[in-house]
Formats: sequence, structure tokens, C-alpha cells
Amino acid sequence: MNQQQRQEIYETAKNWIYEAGNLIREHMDEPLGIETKSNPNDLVTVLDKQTEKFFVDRIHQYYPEHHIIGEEGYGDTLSEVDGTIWIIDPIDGTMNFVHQKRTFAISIGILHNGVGEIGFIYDVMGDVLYHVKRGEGAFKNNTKLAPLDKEKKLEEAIVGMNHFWLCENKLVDYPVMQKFVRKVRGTRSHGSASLELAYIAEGVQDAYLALSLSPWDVAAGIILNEEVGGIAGDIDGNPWNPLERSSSLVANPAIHQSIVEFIKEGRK
Ligand code: 2AM
Ligand code: CA
Ligand code: CA
Ligand code: CA
Repeated sequence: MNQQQRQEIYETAKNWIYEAGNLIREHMDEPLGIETKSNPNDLVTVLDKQTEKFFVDRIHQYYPEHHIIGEEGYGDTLSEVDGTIWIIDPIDGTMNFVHQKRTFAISIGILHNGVGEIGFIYDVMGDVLYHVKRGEGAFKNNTKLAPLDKEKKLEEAIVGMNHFWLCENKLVDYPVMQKFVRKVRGTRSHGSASLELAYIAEGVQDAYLALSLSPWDVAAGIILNEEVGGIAGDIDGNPWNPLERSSSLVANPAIHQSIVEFIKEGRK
């Protein structure tokens, strides 16, 4: 993908995101048709589905040769990363969307031959767009994001993570994670993985840990973080695989390795 192609796709996708954001805001006070997915707290609404369909229809029309991975199933099932792939989470933070009516995002990452080229995380109610073109800077609306602070210490870090880390879980002994939360300055749980990653790129949070996420939860956020020097992958420090669900660790580069080592101590 050359710079001109990247620019054209970026402008088109950005217009579609603002359009989809308008549609969500316009229809969010109508009945949401809430259903559950993998468990009673894993929610989906008609607007999740309609928003994904909106992007898939547009991509099929304008870029028929591109591939799509989307949460709600309107995309393709891919076994390789060749070509251009749109990785779409139409509403990231559906529980927030349903219960709180804020702190949810449209998240779209675009890869070409496995390389993250373009990313968008749109905080729909805050009307804040985080966006990135590889090598050309990461932005929050019109403000360019600075490279991440290389002096950051774990003791001064704000870490995004949810309560499941402190309950019995399959990945890490929770007493080790209790030690971890006492070591860091503070924890936050925003309920939208893409926004958690946007906050790291913005420098207002320093890491995010998740037990299990899908490619659409993190694609855009990883591309955004790579641009400002953040490190992304799984909790063992392995690189991100855009075709697999896995644990997730994205962090400021100064503290990434110490978090991997901390987790290793309790890793099952
Ligand atoms: P979602 O709202 O798009 O489903 C919630 O803490 C974060 O985890 C959200 O970004 C949510 O994305 C994501 N997530 C991933 N898998 C999930 C699941 N099975 N149930 C609920 N949230 C999930
Ligand atoms: Ca979901
Ligand atoms: Ca998601
Ligand atoms: Ca979603």
C-alpha cells in the first residue's frame, strides 16, 4: 500500500465512521433489541449489527477486493493476512452502550499484508476520533499524539484491567495480580478495550491487560500505539496475531517488560 492509496482509504473510512456515529446517536434511544451471546453479560444490540453491516456494505461496494473481519459475522473467515483487511468492531463496549450510553467506540484497524496501516477509534458520545496512518502520526481529533514517556516507572503507572484478574482465572494466579495492583499507582476499568488502548496512546493511561480479546477489540488500538512507541501483544510478550483471540497486553515501552515478568511469576 503506497502513501496515496493509504490516504484515499483513510479519508473514505473516516467519513464512513462519522456517518455511522451519527446513525448510532440518532437511533440509540429507540428499542435496542438486546440479545446475549457467549454468556448472560455478553450483550449485542441491533445497532451493533446494523453498524457492522453499514461498513461491510460500503467496503463491498467501494473496495470489493478487500477482506473484512468483523465481530458480528458479516465479514469473512480468514486464515491468512494477505491483501488488505479491515478489522471492525462496530460498537466496542456494548455493555457501556446499553447501560451507560457512553464510553463506547467504533473501532477499525486496516492491515495490508499483515502490517497495520490505518486505525480509527471513535468515541461516539464524546465525539473524539483517535486516528493513525502508519508513519504519518497518531492523532486525537486534530492534535498529534506525542511519543510515549520513556521514563515511566511501574510505581507511577495507571493500568487498565478488570476485576477478573483478581478472581480465580485460567491464566494467572490471582494473588500475584493482587501484588501487581498494589505495586502500580492505580487501576482503571473503562469497559471498552479500544478506548483503553486509545488512552495509552494519548499518555493518560500506561498499560492495559485483558484475559481474552478478539482481533477487532484491539486492531485499531495496536496500530495507534505502535505509532507512538507502545508495545502490543499477549501477556507473555508474544507479538499480536490479527487472526486469533488471545490474552492482551499493551503498554508504554518503559514498563512493558516489567509487566511481562510480573505476570510470568504467576503464569499457569
Ligand atoms: P464488546 O463490547 O465489543 O463486546 C469489555 O470489558 C471489553 O471487552 C469490551 O471492549 C468488549 O467488547 C470486550 N470483550 C471481548 N470479549 C468479550 C466477551 N466475551 N464478553 C464481553 N466483553 C467482551
Ligand atoms: Ca461483543
Ligand atoms: Ca469489542
Ligand atoms: Ca463489539
